[in-house]
Amino acid sequence: MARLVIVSNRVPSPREVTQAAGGLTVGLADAIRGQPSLWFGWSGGTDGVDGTDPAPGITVQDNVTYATIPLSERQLKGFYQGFSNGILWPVCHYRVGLMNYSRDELETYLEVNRLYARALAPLLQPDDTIWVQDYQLFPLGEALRAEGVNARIGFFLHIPFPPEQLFRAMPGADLLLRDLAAYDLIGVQTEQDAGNLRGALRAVGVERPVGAFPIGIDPESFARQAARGENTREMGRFLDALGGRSLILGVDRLDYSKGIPERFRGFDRLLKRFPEHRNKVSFLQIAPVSRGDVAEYQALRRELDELAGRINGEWAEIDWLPLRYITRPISRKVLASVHRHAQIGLVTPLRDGMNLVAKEYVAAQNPADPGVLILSRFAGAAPELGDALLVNPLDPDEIAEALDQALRMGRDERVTRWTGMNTAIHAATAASWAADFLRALGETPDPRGAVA
Ligand code: GDG
Repeated sequence: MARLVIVSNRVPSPREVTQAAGGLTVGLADAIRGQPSLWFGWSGGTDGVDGTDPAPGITVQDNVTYATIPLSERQLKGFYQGFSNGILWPVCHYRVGLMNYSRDELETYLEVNRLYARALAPLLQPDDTIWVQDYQLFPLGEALRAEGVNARIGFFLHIPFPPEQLFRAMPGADLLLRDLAAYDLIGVQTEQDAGNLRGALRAVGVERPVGAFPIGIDPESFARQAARGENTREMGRFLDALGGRSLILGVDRLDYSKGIPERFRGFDRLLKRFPEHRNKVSFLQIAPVSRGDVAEYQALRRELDELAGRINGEWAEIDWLPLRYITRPISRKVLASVHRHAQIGLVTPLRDGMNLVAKEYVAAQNPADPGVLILSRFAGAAPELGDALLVNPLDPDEIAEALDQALRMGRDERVTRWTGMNTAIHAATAASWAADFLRALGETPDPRGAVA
């Protein structure tokens, strides 16, 4: 039977695959469940040695082989913290000004992609279909072709693809675009990303199929979790602390693409302009720290610490804390039921590939009395979730007005809007995302030429 080979920088443990929680793992776990598979990527270790090709560590569980290799400290720094997260991430999120370009890091990025290709190629079988995930691995397809791999190779980009001029402001951009020619199919999240990428490929003379495959969640399982967590002791304590006030909820990795300071400013404007909500609402922001070793992320954390302190200092009363701000991760079960209890899901990225939190908020609602989603129009999820209150997060007054509208919204309108969004999250799930991409990849012309 033909195998599916998934390549992603981080490889989940077999346990994570069986209990898949996040959208990406859910979708891919579903895809590999049906067939023998190989999952390849970084081991998480930095015991690699420069100039030496490490032998992959192999684990087999059920019908999945997990193969991983370590990197050296230098490789990880240049490839991952450096080029992937310090250069490509800001550029793809339209933030060229935050890019810290260094040629050295570009070279290490290309070097690690070639290292992955050399380690993976000997593990491949002729009938394999290969699916490469995300921005850390743009050049992997080309590096695999250089190793003589002629199987079908697909690529999916989880983050936005910016307009051509913006992407090509990044040194090395044309090189990465030309490398994309090695893929048989390139998937992105939205039609807008697809249009941008086609424009950029055209500019460097590459013609390749590009399609939009919006990723989703497993809505049933998230809804079940949300209902189940309701009666836990932790939720009981939380509801006591809320004291019957309306809950506004934000959940994001602590990342500058997520618009968290903008959201805090919007909440601040709400309390200033609409005094009737003072002491009647409570805003909970869960923002587990991520990429704490990149300077821009440290600066963001300082900014949020200051903003949160100022907002609470200005508005709190002895019996009311307006803003709760947590930088540790919360368990998935508690998270799901907190979503269910929130009258408002506040999701305000400045740019986001998709944003699964918005979809999780919808899935977690009580259908008889659902809350309101306020969503940035710059999230990849916005075209699907048009029944949310869509805002431009750069305008704090717009956020404040949407919050006021949501807090006053009657049940009928909430049910109508939620029903539309709930239909959308069931129409494109994590499982259908993977299945649709793989079907389209299978329909591309066989790169080995026509075999009768
Ligand atoms: C990238 C793209 C795209 C968050 N805090 C906690 C927690 N989470 C979970 C959420 C959600 C996931 O993390 C975040 O997913 P997002 O899609 O919102 O964002 P990224 O991490 O930036 O993901 C994005 C995605 O890839 C998939 O293609 O949608 O645009 O940037 O599932 O619930 N989970 C737990 N505790 C937390 O504190 N347990």
